[in-house]
Amino acid sequence: MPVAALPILYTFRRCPYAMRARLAIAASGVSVEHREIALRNKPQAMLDISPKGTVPVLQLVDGRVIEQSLDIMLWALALNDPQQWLQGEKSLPDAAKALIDTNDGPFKFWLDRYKYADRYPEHTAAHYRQQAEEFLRCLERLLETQEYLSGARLSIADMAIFPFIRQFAAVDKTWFATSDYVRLQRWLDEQLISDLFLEVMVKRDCWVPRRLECGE
Ligand SMILES: N[C@@H](CCC(=O)N[C@@H](CS)C(=O)NCC(=O)O)C(=O)O
Repeated sequence: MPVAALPILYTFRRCPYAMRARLAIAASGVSVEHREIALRNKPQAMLDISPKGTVPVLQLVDGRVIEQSLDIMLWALALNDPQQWLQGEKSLPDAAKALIDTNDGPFKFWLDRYKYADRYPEHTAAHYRQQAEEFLRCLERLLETQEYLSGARLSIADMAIFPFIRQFAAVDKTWFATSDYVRLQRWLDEQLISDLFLEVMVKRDCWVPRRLECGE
């Protein structure tokens, strides 16, 4: 019996952008074919559809390609958003967009320098961490008055951002765990032990393109 074609997601387990895409896909319940890749050896099939060479990339059944993690989230949630991550909207709410832009822009910039401080010897890791902390303070302030980043309910802002805070926390676990960001710690921990996160972090073998043999 022929197998029905599914959208294809090129992904890398530990990439926070790919995590947010996988989270939204899992939450929506939409089926996709997961193709785990190695960043050092990207498959030609992925580069053919998306020469920029970053994950995640989603190839739809009609051939369209979605090349940005946030757009993949929005695609999945537009199909089905049972947990109302978009708060009943069809597009990204402005406040969520502003937070995600800061995450993907300045915060990610300083996070990379903090994580790979040995590659940026102009300053110390502590200096880079201090720069990144501006965003942590902003999130902590939000969580002082509400349960989640967009209010009383989990939303796309939480799910798009927490994989990056996870990465920040992992650079120096003791520092983060003993920092003053107590609400942020709790908020992060809740996601890290969630069934959804465990589901999207399941280990998969690297995808190996199937060679067409003569006669197939
Ligand atoms: N703006 C992109 C960024 C994706 C991105 O930078 N992904 C990283 C992995 S976390 C990547 O693929 N880097 C390419 C490489 O390391 O070769 C998105 O939101 O999808």
